[in-house]
Amino acid sequence: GAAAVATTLAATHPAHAQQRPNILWIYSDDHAQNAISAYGGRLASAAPTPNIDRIAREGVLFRNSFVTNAICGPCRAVVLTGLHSHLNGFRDNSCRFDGSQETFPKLLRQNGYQTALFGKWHLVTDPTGFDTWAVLPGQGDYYNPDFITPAGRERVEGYVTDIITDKALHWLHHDRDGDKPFMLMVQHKAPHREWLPGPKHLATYEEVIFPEPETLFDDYAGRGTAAREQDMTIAKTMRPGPDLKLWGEEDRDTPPYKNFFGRMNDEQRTAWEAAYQARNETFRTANLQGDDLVRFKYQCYMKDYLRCIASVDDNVGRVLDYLEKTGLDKNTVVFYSSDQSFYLGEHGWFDKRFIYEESLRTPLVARWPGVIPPGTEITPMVQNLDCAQTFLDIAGIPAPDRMQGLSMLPLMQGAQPETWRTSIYYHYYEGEGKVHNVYKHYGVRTERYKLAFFYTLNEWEFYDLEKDPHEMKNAYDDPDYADQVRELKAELARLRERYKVPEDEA
Ligand code: SGN
Ligand code: CA
Repeated sequence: GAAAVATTLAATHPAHAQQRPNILWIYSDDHAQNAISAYGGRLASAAPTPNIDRIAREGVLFRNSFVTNAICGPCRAVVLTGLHSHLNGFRDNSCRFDGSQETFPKLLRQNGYQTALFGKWHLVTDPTGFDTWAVLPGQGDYYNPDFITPAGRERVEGYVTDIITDKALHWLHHDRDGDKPFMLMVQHKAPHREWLPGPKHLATYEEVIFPEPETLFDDYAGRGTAAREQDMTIAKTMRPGPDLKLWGEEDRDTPPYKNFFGRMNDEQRTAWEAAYQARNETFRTANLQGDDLVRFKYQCYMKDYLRCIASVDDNVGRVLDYLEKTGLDKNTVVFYSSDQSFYLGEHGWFDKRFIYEESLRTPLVARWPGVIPPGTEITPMVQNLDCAQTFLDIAGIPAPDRMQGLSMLPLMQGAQPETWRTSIYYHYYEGEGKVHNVYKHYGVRTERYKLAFFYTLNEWEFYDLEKDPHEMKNAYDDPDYADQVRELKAELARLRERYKVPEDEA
């Protein structure tokens, strides 16, 4: 249990006898695993992330890290509470987080940690459990964003990813209580839609042609209604104006245009217009259609998305440098993760929501000098559900029995626990008729197989991830898989019972 681990750590790592470890949680928004070079993948050499990779190289990379419900607010609520959505109450982005419930920041704070939060929050109610906080209202803005603090609302000049980091570094430098361990959450807005790069990276990747995913022109023939009827394709859903900054004169009076450029100062605006002029020219003169248009949109999307990530990575580097310069690195566990992963053209899509691999996964790397052996790679399946218990375990605080995850700390220390989960449970609730029109579904994934039930459609899907890693052919009705389907249905029922899913919850 937690106490035993804490004792072991204190014995093997003398610093902990004096002070419990600090916890630094850097959490971005919609950062695809496929856009972190440490994970490999097709973008790794074209758009490297050296600072995030540094965490993995000096620490651990979770190869199979998943979420429970691939949408923003719900993921954040799961991280805070260690409870699935049906128990923490935050099922979709229209919910309000009940800040009176037990969360890991509260428990750390009650147990002598100084706690702080900067950046995206997106849980509607004010943060609870933090000594200091400054959060973006809702999604927040990329340029000259407003922040909400206990003292009210303030506008801060600059680029959001830099500002969130500035706030965190300022807090570490001036407001940290040296007599207490700290838990600091640095939560970036980037690289969320509409992917506005910062001033330093407006021209980054300008000449790069990014490799396309194999499934960019997926026609969904092998899947069900949900895959066909979603509204998240690069071809149809992605808007040339607001999403790709392909502005015509006629766009200049539309709300998104006013929204972005209305916030920029003259200098930011001038730099922006100059950087996007060539893209606009090409688009206007080329008159692209069909697949060529999709290819062009994909390249624009990748450039902007990866530019946003370049700023995130730079700012991860600033934080790591500060920790090293001050010696804080030695007793600080640094995590980097994202609320969920994201489609980068796979299946022709952007956005998330589906139980399919690209959005079910999320990046997770961590560094803890002297405790995590450098270059560790972990393959057992972990979930964002495990974060709260992991943080409590690191701090030597027993986790409430009610929490539903597992501490990842033994894995991080290189242990091979005899028992670990062999399946994960997933439930996406936002549903049809809402933004991106992804039908509600729940399901189970094991190391090899995945079963999903789109219950408002009464449609099942089953995939053999070994034979069909891109999930192109629903094998639910394939007689060769009858045994596996039956076994996964039983496993799904077991998981719903174990996680106390109410009977009437679809
Ligand atoms: C906005 C975006 C969507 C996105 C949701 C949820 N549209 O509505 O593309 O799926 O947020 O994102 S936008 O035109 O406003 O960019 S989440 O990360 O907050 O869950
Ligand atoms: Ca998100």
